Amino acid sequence: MLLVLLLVMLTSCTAIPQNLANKIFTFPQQTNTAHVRMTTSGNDLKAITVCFRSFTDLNRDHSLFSLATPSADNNFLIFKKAANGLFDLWARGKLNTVEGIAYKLNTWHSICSTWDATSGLMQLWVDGVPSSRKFTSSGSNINGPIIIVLGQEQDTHGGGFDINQSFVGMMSDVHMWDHTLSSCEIQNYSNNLSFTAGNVLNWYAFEFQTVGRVLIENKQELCQ
Ligand SMILES: *[C@@H]1O[C@H](CO)[C@@H](O)[C@H](O)[C@H]1NC(C)=O
Ligand SMILES: *[C@@H]1O[C@H](CO)[C@@H](O)[C@H](O)[C@H]1NC(C)=O
Ligand SMILES: *[C@@H]1O[C@H](CO)[C@@H](O)[C@H](O)[C@H]1NC(C)=O
Ligand SMILES: [Ca+2]
Repeated sequence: MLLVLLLVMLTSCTAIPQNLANKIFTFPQQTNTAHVRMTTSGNDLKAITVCFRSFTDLNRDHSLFSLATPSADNNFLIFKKAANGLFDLWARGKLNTVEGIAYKLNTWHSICSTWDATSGLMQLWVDGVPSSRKFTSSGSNINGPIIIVLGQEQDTHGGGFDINQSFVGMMSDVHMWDHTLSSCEIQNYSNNLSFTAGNVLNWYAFEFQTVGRVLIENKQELCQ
């Protein structure tokens, strides 16, 4: 009996890939717990591209994409600062500040970021518009068991959340690749044209767990 219960519990915890086409995650309130959590099969990345769409009215600091390993909680982090147009990008625990980004509240934005260990350069793309390519960290890969969190910012591997850095709003179309995408591919993603789905995270076969109040809803389409 106990064994059966245990098996049921284990099964319900196992992430089964879901096709989230035309779905969104809704993070409806500020907490230090609610989040979406993903792990990856590969744990040694010499380059990264992450793309997603998000919508928020937050005018305080908040995390958009938090990737941690046991050795570095900010191993790859996209963080929106309170100030208008200001983003913090982190790779391998090193900070890179991006200023002057055209970014409106209460609007869907397509956000992508790339980094590679060879050049160490990091770049942000918002709605297909690139930021200045800046040196962040080179030489070593993002290495170790990876935990990715949406909705909260990790200060430890899988935890250490701060309510004042939580995300409130909607997110969709999350993809991650183990290489840098070309500018053309990023623009295609941003314009909803054809692109190759992520090979690390794929919105059309998304393995994840939700913790706390995070809803999976249909995209709200505009009437013609
Ligand atoms: C979050 O911010 C509020 C308002 O500034 C502050 O009162 C509170 O102490 C902060 N909470 C934490 C956990 O930092
Ligand atoms: C971008 O989209 C266009 C139109 O769908 C397609 O022809 C082109 O191959 C795409 N480019 C890339 C790099 O995916
Ligand atoms: C984006 O493309 C997908 C797949 O081609 C389609 O289902 C969706 O309706 C498009 N969204 C918008 C906003 O055009
Ligand atoms: Ca952190």
